[in-house]
Amino acid sequence: MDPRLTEILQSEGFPAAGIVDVVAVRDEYARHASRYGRWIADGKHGEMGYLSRGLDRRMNPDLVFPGVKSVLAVLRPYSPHPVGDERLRYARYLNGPDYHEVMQEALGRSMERWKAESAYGAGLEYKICVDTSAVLERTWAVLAGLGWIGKNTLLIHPQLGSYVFIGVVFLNREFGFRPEPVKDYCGPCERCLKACPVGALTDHDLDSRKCISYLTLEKRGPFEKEVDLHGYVAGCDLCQEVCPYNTKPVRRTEPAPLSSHLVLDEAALVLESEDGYRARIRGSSLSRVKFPDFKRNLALRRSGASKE
Ligand code: B12
Repeated sequence: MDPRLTEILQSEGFPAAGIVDVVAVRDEYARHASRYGRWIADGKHGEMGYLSRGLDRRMNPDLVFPGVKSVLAVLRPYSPHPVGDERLRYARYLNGPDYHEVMQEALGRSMERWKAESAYGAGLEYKICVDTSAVLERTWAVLAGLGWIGKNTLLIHPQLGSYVFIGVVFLNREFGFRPEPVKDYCGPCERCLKACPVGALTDHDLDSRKCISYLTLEKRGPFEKEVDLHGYVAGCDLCQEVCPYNTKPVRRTEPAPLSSHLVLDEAALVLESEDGYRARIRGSSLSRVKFPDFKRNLALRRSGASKE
């Protein structure tokens, strides 16, 4: 990759990045896309209708950015320290500002700087996607040489682990880059599969309908079956925190301060009004969770029984 782009991206908070020409990975991309198609056909996306609606665009990136020739994928680590405890907890990625916005802005600045500062950037057109378009982000991260897909379905970077966000930028030029694929280092380890208390994970496959992250963040209204959320009120990290590749980042970094939108005081949360909740979560990634669903999660996090 252009060393100037690597420097720019590092200065903007992306320690890992890679570019790959679309034509060089066409067959491999097709294998990933067909897995996606099977996953949707099996209904494993639950009620996330946007995933089935975006099927054609995921199969064909040209529909997302006509004329796409290469793809830049980047990783941005987030704090690997736990937020709360077994009684009441949030997924780690929620601690901090809304990653969609922060990454969009940082990638926008990076691309503009690259255009201005490097011959490679001349005449470049691009589209930034951070969980905002019908894009197979993990697939692009793999094809750009940033890691492998673990048995828990997360992208694992050999040094950074899986507590990372992925950003993708579609580009209108070829660069002749085809990064070395990173070997799958999961080996015989199955800690993540065993750690999932609801049986949502089988080897490299996740059934969202059982997943605590899906149930707390994406599922609207009452649950159909009894469920114990294992203390989680939003998101879930159980399949990540047992991963050996995540212990190094935890040791290397200081705990991050708790964002004001992540209240851990159970009594205060039980009494919280809808207006209070809305004010608290405004502008954060938690705004995905509507008030009645947050209250549902709060009530079910240890109970093991649906109230409906
Ligand atoms: C829908 C979604 C969810 C759903 C479904 C998750 C899932 N496993 O599919 C739910 C709500 C459950 C969810 C939960 C979480 N999510 Co989410 N989610 C997404 C989203 C929007 C789409 C994912 C998707 O398409 N899933 C369908 C499956 C079939 O596709 P896939 O997992 O991407 O797998 C593809 C490839 O990896 C490849 N593949 C997978 N395994 C293998 C094996 C082989 C042999 C081969 C050849 C290919 C291959 O094929 C698949 C199809 O292309 C992405 C953003 C995006 N646009 O990509 C974020 C994203 C995947 N989520 C993210 C995060 C952070 C999470 C959580 C950690 C949040 C939390 N703490 O609660 C959890 C993790 C749960 C888990 N174990 O996956 C990050 C993941 C970063 C990473 N390191 O991988 C993403 C990339 C968002 C981002 N921009 O950073 N998520």
